[in-house]
Amino acid sequence: MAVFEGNFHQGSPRRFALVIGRFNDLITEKLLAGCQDCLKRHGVDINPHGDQVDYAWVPGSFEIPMVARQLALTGRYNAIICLGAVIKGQTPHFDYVAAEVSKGIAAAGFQTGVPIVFGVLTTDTLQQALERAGIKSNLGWNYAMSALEMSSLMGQIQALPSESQGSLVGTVSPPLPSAAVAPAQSTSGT
Ligand code: INI
Repeated sequence: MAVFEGNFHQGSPRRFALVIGRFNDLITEKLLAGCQDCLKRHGVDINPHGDQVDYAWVPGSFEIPMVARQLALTGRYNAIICLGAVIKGQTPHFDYVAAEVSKGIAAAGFQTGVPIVFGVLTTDTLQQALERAGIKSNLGWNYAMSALEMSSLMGQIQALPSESQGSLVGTVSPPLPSAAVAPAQSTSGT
């Protein structure tokens, strides 16, 4: 039998996508900086014009899951990191946005088999968010570590002989791009 454990160094260059919410960008830009710092110091080329990291900006956390899922379905990425900040004090939107983004990111990971890191802060106050985005620590760094670890771990598991993979859809690698590009079925004439 075996023990599977992700590592943090790249045997071969891996590709990552970062999905970042513009809402509360005072926070999300700091999370992004922490995330980039960690990736860079682990040998990842973070240049948006390079081969390893793509960036997608979305209006707010609510939109993150849709874009993360679509990126995962391309089969291009070893892991996707979602960065957002949902702050309770600001609006009653909080509960809806926080619930949808967390469920949506989990669903996108299950559906595609691509590790999708939940890097969305949900805090009561702006002060708490700032503390997690650089004042005390920067969780952006931790989210990047999770992406490095999970991309390694999933790579090991996906490399197993197929008899060990069972028939679980979520373990298929790469994810089926046809699901992303299949045109909507026409109902005319039926
Ligand atoms: N988006 C966030 O990322 N954080 C929030 O705190 C937030 N609040 O509180 O409203 C928020 N709302 C915007 C939402 O994510 C969507 O972009 C918007 O509803 C359009 O769909």
